[in-house]
Amino acid sequence: MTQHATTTDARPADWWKSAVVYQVYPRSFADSDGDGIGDLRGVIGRLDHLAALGVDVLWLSPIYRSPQDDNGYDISDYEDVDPLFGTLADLDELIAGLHARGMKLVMDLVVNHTSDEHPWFVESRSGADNPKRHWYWWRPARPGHEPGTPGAEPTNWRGFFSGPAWQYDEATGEYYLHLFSRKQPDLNWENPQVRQEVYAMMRRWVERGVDGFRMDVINFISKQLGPGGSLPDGVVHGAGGLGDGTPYTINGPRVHEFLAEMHREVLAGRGLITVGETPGATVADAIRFTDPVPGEVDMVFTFEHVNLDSAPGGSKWDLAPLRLTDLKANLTAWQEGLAEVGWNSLYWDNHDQPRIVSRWGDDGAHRVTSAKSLATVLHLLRGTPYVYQGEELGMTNAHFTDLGQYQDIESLRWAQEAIDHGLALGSVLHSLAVKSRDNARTPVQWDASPNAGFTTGTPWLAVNPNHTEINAAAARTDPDSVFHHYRQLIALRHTHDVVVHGDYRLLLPADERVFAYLRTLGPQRLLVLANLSGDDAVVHLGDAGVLLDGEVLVPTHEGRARAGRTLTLQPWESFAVLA
Ligand code: TEU
Repeated sequence: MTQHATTTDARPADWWKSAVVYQVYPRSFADSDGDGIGDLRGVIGRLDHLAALGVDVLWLSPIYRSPQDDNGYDISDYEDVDPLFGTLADLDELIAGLHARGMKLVMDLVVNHTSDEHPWFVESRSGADNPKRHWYWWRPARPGHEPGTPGAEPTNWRGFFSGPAWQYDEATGEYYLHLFSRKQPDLNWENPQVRQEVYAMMRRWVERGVDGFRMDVINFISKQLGPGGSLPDGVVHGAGGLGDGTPYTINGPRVHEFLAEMHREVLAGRGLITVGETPGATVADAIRFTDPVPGEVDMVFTFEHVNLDSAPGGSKWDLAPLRLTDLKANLTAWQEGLAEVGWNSLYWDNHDQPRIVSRWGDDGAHRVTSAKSLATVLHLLRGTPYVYQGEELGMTNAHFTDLGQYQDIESLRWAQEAIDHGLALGSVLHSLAVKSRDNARTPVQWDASPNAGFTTGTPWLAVNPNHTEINAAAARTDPDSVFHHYRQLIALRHTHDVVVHGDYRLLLPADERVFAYLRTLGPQRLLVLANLSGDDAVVHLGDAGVLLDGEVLVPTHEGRARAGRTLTLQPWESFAVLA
């Protein structure tokens, strides 16, 4: 087998199909120096936890130099580590520590935008004639409007963090585009110099030993330009007068061209793993992104399933109950849609999403079984599973009750806007408690000691008081813990080809309580049955019922009420059967 500069093992090129990825959000993972903020040495100190879980890859959220306006997703130097997190030497040690344990490192790649403190942007904003001016999106005020006054923005687009997506810059009297915070100006990917700089930077990381990239909002890099480079207004929904720019900023006309170019220039033939974060991508888009010919990325993160508990047409803050039949239909559409071409990524949680056990499980009386059953349903699908730090412990939402407890820029900016528009504080707090990104960002609960073993200082975001019960030390010693359930699910992927490659068929599509499916690979069959409700569920399996005589795996409960092909599942009960 050909050996590439960056791989020393003999795994096949698509090794990531049988891999499980673990995401570390470094700020909240483990603090080695007592400043209350997690760091690289904290990660190095906990690698045995990842090895015990059995994951193959660590995806590290951004550790680059950053003013930390969006916790590192605003990067001012792509090639250095922020002193908050450590040094390049620490990162090298992390890479070595992972490789020594047979694990790989995926870096976050945030190249839709930089920080406004990145030298490229500092130059760009220094004058309209600066050679880097066209590395970003600069536009004059709307004709007939006084620059810098309300409504004078070049388009009416709303930014993802509330307010307009344009910032007025007095130095030159023009505006720059920022789809996220005003400290995250969008790079202009139309400019070939920008693309070449990004590819060169990525190659340097590969040479340093990183094994892949998670690409932040990578389907936002191409914008839909009108005649003469114009950018059109979006449709206005609701109060505030701002419009929806996403038809012009998501999945733009050149996105596949740019990603195929990046693949050719940086990624092809190196045995890496790549995953694109793609809000708004459909199954059809995902097929194109992940088709190995010509090759763009190995897989993408869909947002469709995590949008199912928002009201249609509203924002993530407009809460709606999840219908299990919608979730099953959606995950099934992705399983079936990417069955022939492309590949799925599988996730419940990440640093932007609330905790799954609080969201679609029951973080009270059924915390352990509901966390396990949700994990079973996800991990036995076809695709590459992603585990977000603490998910393997069944960590819950923060349950904050006061605005002052939140730190997240998206949450705080939306709350302010909502209050300004007259939404009652109680409603604002309720939406935040359900959906805020800070739910995922409370420190990892390592043990029952004060501050959960996360830090000896004052944590940047409050530790959840439930750490006295929910923590890694307790979970590691309890054979019935959520941790050991995840460990077993990960091991199943490594031992059974049917988990990796088997065909998928949904059973009982209309059942509002039970998620059941069948995986098939040649003679191997795997039946997955999960009651995702707090009620008993009677299941008539029909022909698939014969499989119940096979080997039971990852059961949440002992014993089983069964009569032939019919059985009764207890609240949140799940198991798989290999036949
Ligand atoms: O998130 C992209 C994105 O769409 C966000 O709007 C996110 O999904 C949203 O907050 C959920 O409501 C990525 C990163 O994952 C996120 O942490 C960054 O803030 C964002 O890009 C900008 O880099």
